[in-house]
Amino acid sequence: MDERYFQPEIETMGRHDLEALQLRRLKESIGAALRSPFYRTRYGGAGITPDSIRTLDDLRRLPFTTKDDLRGNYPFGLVAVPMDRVVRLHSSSGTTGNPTVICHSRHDLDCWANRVARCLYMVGVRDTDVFQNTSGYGMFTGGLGFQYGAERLGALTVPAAAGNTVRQIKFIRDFGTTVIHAIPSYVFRLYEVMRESGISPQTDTRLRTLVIGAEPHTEAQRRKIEESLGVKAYNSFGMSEMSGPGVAFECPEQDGLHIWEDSYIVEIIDPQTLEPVPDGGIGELVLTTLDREAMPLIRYRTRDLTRILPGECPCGRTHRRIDRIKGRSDDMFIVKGVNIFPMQIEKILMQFRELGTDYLITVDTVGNNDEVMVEVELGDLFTDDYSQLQRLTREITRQLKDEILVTPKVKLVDRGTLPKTDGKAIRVKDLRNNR
Ligand code: DLL
Repeated sequence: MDERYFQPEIETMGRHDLEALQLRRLKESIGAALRSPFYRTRYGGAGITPDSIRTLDDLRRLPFTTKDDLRGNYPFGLVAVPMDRVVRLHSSSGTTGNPTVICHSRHDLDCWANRVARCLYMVGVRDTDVFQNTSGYGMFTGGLGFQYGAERLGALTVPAAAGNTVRQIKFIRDFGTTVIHAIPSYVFRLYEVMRESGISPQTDTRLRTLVIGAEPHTEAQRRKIEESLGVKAYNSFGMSEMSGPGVAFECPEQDGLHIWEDSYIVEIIDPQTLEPVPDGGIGELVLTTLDREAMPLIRYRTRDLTRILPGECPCGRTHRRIDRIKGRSDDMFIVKGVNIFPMQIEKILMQFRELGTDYLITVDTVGNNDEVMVEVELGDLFTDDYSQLQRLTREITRQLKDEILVTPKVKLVDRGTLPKTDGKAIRVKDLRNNR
């Protein structure tokens, strides 16, 4: 068995040594960043050099990098190596304006694949496994990111790509798939089609492990996935700007995601004041890359809201854990002075067995008032009994009001009718700005 992907000398490294490694790599990253036109301009005038960073705290003096910086310097303004060293780019699907582009050298792709292999190894994936990837294989990093990581580990990889659920299930059965990577909302679709076809995931497949990520989901959703498929499901976090999947991943304890601190420096800031949030408090995740050469990013504002979990993980890994993503700072909306996060609404919806997993929150001005509408898809236990549906709608409305302090309009809709991009559900539409 190939043990290279468990690296105790790094994964269980003492904090003191880990921070010394981070400081060394941070200086290298700043040195590399200065070779890009963007950071040369931004840092040059301010006298920022690798030597001006003496401690990890010095990082806090540097300005943040944002998605707008990436868009404004599209496509190659942040590239820090000669273009002949760039071997691949990934680009995000922006809805307006320039997309964001991330460039990778061979070294960067190598580090990325090792990180994903490390994550998979941590949850028990081995070279004897059959790993089926249901992510799209294009610009979306869930495709190639997991492909190279699982291959590196030596698993038999099945690049099934997105869609065609009947074919996915045939592959699962014919190839003896033991591990699936999928976005959480797709897992429910997979299960539904299995049930409709009379296939039991427990007895008719060899499925054992699921890797779920790329979109927010609740603990309740994870439990539902584990129970219905009879598997363990591990939360996987990443983003294109930080290469893709493999940034943070749950260990077998399933209590928070270890964020790989030999590759990233983690900060949690208050998105309004931009000041650090004390350990344990929720705020915006800010990341600095430590081993990327083609396009290092320093203090990148991810917009994702989470917190550092206090305490040590019983698994023995010393890299700190982040909590599951609570939402995005730019997804938060304010209605009648109340801050509302989609995850608060999701938490309530997930408690109803009659509901599926997809919902859409629309905020609009009606007359002089802001109104919140929550459309939610019906799930397995669908009923067409009108009075039952009415009772259900009333109960959902009541519970949502208790949670968000605003009375929403709730609409139950048919399965598969709500919009999606790249397979990921759209959660919030704020029409108030479009007027
Ligand atoms: O979603 C990379 C990825 C692929 C991660 C496959 C995990 C698995 P982007 O398309 O750039 O990259 O989207 C990144 O998705 O900033 C989060 O808002 C959200 N996200 C990613 N993972 C999780 C997760 C990929 N586990 C954005 N939980 C991020 C909640 C997640 N949100």
